[in-house]
Amino acid sequence: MIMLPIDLAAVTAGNRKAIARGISLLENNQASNAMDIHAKRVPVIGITGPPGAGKSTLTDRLIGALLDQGARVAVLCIDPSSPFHRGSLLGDRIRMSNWYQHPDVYIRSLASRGSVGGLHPQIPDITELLKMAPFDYILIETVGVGQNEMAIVALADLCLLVLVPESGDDIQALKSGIMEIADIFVVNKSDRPGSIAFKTALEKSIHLHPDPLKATAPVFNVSALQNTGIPALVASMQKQLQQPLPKDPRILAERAYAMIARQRMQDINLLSLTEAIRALQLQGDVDLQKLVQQYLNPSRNQ
Ligand SMILES: Nc1nc2c(ncn2[C@@H]2O[C@H](COP(=O)(O)OP(=O)(O)O)[C@@H](O)[C@H]2O)c(=O)[nH]1
Ligand SMILES: [Mg+2]
Repeated sequence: MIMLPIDLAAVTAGNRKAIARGISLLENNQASNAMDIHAKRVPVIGITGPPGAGKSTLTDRLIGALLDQGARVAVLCIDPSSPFHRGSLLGDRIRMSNWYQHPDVYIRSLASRGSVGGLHPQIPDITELLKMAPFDYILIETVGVGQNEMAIVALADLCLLVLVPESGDDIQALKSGIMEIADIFVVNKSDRPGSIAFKTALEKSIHLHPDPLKATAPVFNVSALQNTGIPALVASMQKQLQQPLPKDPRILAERAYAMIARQRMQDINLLSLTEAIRALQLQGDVDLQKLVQQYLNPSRNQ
């Protein structure tokens, strides 16, 4: 496998080609200098929720609102479907077509292939790379199904959970698990009937939360389609980013775990392991225990 360096100086300068190429190298485990990515602090906003809730449409509106403030915005769209099923990626591309050519916006779709935790395993590195570039916000859209949520809270400074008025039956389910991750609840498609009642029911359920930190998460009615309710949502996002509420220790533990994993696993990936095993096979001696020990104790390598 050919390892190639990311042009980090060009990424820092905001060169879009360098950013795109850097992400591709990270995505394919081909970056020889992933360890040299040292990011500055840039707020990362996770946008999660069930398929079809309007996450992409909302993301499009958030980009618009942030651009209006003069901000530069990077967006990662993570699609959990198979990389061979391009439909939804194409859909996101079409829905966000407003901004694909905008000089202050960078949008990249990634398939979340081959990951155990639900997110593409290189997403933390890719996010760090984007933090080197001159963006003021990084938005990450992921479909909220099972494990994805924990992976996204580990990365994001702020998490939006996007629901629709029809999610009424899900409130019960929300209590177990997904509610923990939301800093802000967004009731999208509020152009539809029942949206106010749903917000009220959701708030009631949030206020009952035993953890006082979670019992105050705000709920916003918006219509991404009609572009209503967005300014209040953005104001709340920015307020929370500036004065973050104390976070659930379990969420901070997820984040610390991801940071440690990123450091520890930096030179280890399936492609390089495959290469190493191929070389051992050519020598006719595949001793996995020995190989693993070499990775765990690099000093023992001869
Ligand atoms: N009525 C209505 N439809 C919406 C709204 N936001 C998104 N949609 C529609 O819902 C569908 C799914 O939207 P999309 O943004 O792709 O959802 P995602 O899968 O969560 O990213 C699309 O047909 C959108 O046009 C909204 O506020 N109101
Ligand atoms: Mg989408």
